[in-house]
Amino acid sequence: MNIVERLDAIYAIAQHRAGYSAAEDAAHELAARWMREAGLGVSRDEVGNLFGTRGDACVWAGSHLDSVPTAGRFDGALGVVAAIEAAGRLPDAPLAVVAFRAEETGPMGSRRITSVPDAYLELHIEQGPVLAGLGEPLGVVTAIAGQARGFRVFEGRADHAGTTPMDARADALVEAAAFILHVRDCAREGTVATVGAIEVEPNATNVVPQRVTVAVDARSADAKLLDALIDDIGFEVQWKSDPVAMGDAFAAVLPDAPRLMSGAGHDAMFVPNSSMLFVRSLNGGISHHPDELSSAEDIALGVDALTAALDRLAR
Ligand code: HGY
Ligand code: MN
Ligand code: MN
Repeated sequence: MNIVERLDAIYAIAQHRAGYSAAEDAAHELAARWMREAGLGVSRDEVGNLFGTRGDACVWAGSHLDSVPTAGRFDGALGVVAAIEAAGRLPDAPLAVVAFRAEETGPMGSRRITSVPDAYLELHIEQGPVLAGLGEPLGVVTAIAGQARGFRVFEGRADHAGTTPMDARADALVEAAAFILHVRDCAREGTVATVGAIEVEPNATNVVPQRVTVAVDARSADAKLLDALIDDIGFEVQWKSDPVAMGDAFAAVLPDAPRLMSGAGHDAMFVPNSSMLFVRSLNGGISHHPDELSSAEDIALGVDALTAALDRLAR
């Protein structure tokens, strides 16, 4: 199977492969089979991260196999199948291919990595329009934006939607609606802020909402701007990662490729000695959407660069 066929096989399991779901398990099983076919020894750590290892591996390459509900074929999976392909091209190199668990829910698997490899290389679809705008197939990632995720809860009082006078209501959803607009208005130059999920209780058409939980995702490439954004919005932070500078493992094999920051988070935020390589996104850079796309030609160039970087480091 070639890389595109492998991506199709993973996507055929399920579009939405939630962290630690049966669908993610199935994707890990498929990747484990391909790792064995590439001559790698398969193992899992205590949180279910999947490793395909050869020799005394101090250099890792990989990404994640979980996906968001509206996922395309490439986010995460491209990095894992590219790493397996690269490992197959370097039959004598000591290295490890890794598929981290549950990256989308706030990197659960990579956050638990305790060992420190010499280098971790992650190839990922750009998920944005920059490389296409430059007419470039590949880009070297300089840093990953900081991000904070958390919640704000609004308490109201359940009441009858037909009999309760409007001025006598404690409607949690009306308060939450104002907060959602506030989140949008807090984002300024150099920051983004999103409410992507909301939970309404009791979530019944004819009951005034008694409680609403609003999920917040706030990001910036600048640590100070991120802290100011969190303060401006006002929410309970569940987890936060400051901006993380990336290493130069790809710079050596791609001296002329553009350098760019990643607004998306990645497992590389949490793995020591990380370097990242982006493959151009087409379709305007759309991602977390079925129209997410990289071309087979650009992917082939990305795998060549990943193989060259691994070859340099793993010897
Ligand atoms: O949310 C992100 O940036 C990534 O897709 N997990
Ligand atoms: Mn990803
Ligand atoms: Mn993603």
